[in-house]
Amino acid sequence: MSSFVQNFSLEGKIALVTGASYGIGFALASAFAKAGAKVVFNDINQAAVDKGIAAYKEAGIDAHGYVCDVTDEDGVYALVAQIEKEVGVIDILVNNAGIIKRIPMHEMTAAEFRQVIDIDLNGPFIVSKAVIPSMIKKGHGKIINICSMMSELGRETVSAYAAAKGGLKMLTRNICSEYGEHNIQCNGIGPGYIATPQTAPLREIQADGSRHPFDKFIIAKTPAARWGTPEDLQGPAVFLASEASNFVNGHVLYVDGGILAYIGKQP
Ligand code: NAP
Ligand code: GCO
Repeated sequence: MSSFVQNFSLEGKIALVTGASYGIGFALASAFAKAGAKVVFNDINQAAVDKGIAAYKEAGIDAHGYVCDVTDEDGVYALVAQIEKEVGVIDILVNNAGIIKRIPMHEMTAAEFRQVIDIDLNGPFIVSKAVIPSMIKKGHGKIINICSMMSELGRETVSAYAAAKGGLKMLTRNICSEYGEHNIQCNGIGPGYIATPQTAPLREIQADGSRHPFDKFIIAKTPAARWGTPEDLQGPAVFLASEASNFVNGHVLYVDGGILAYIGKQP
């Protein structure tokens, strides 16, 4: 492998991807493994972790899986200590775990709003602060926060999610600002609309066999005229996790097929 291409390698690195039993997290962790990293992931219950381990094994990946809720501060610190003991110090963290609640704001309870903020924003804060001390000791680290179109745009029914993802963009910039001097790079990936279980309700085939109106809307809003796949995110994630991006910091890389640049196709 040429020394230039070596810059994109993750050989010898340990990557923790949160909420990565399936979906985007699974795709990113799988790409990291293909790039040479040792992969560690967590999910909120043993059944999900076991399912994830089996899926990684089927893909030829020997992943380490742990049960941990990213909102549980003590649990996260215990997870990081266990990973450091059993696998090694984390070089790459992807804050991927997240939920969405699609409820009109005036109908959303404060508890529902808080739950989304807790998982999508407090979670990345907690996991990042748990891994940063060892990254400082090691002299390098990569933190990648999975942001969203909603880090830039709003839409009906996703107030909590947009507030969380907007906050996550600024947390990304602040980790960059506070820890860049320790050779820690913190960037975001802003996926467009990606076909995963999280967006399945937006792509449901209608009773009359037609496509969901939102599905048609996204196709019209995306220059690529398609939904993204988790695999579309793999190259950008490996880049941000690798030494090739050591001077990229505080940036949110939108992998959206061009949605943010496009007014949308005339109906
Ligand atoms: P997904 O299919 O719903 O998967 C989310 C994962 O996070 C699941 O494994 C889930 O585990 C886990 N999780 C949820 N709450 C958790 C917690 N408290 N602690 C630990 N793990 C938790 O979502 P996705 O589409 O892959 O999205 C992954 C990330 O990308 C999310 O942050 C999402 O906001 C973001 N994103 C998605 C899209 C998209 O179009 N799909 C676009 C932009 C950004 P369980 O299933 O066990 O609950
Ligand atoms: C929604 C979608 C989006 C995507 C993603 C777009 O209901 O609008 O779920 O929020 O999940 O975040 O980038």
